[in-house]
Amino acid sequence: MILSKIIVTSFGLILIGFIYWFFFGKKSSTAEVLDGQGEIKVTVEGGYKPEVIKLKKGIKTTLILKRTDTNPCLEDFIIPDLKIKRYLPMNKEIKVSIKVDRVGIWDFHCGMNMYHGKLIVE
Ligand SMILES: [Cu+2]
Repeated sequence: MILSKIIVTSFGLILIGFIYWFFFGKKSSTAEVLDGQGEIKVTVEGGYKPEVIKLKKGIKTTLILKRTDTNPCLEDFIIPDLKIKRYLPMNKEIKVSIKVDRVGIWDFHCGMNMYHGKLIVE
């Protein structure tokens, strides 16, 4: 009787922990520029970390992209709607300055459109 209560309780706690981790884990992949001009470091490895980047409308932000993944499909960093395309050499920081004057969401992706991320301009 007591043992089954312990099992049920610990299972519940594990489940709560998992749910918390699931949502918290997703949030941690977002970077946000809170004030003024800013720089955001983006690691390119098996995708983009962070994959969601929040920017402020009309404020210049510099993305510092560093590719540490040998996968050649991540060589190109493309934001199609902003007409940005950059070559990312291995282990080198490449700066991409962005200033968007409109609120909206802009997708970015790799050369073959397999890895994705987005810029949210608020
Ligand atoms: Cu690709």
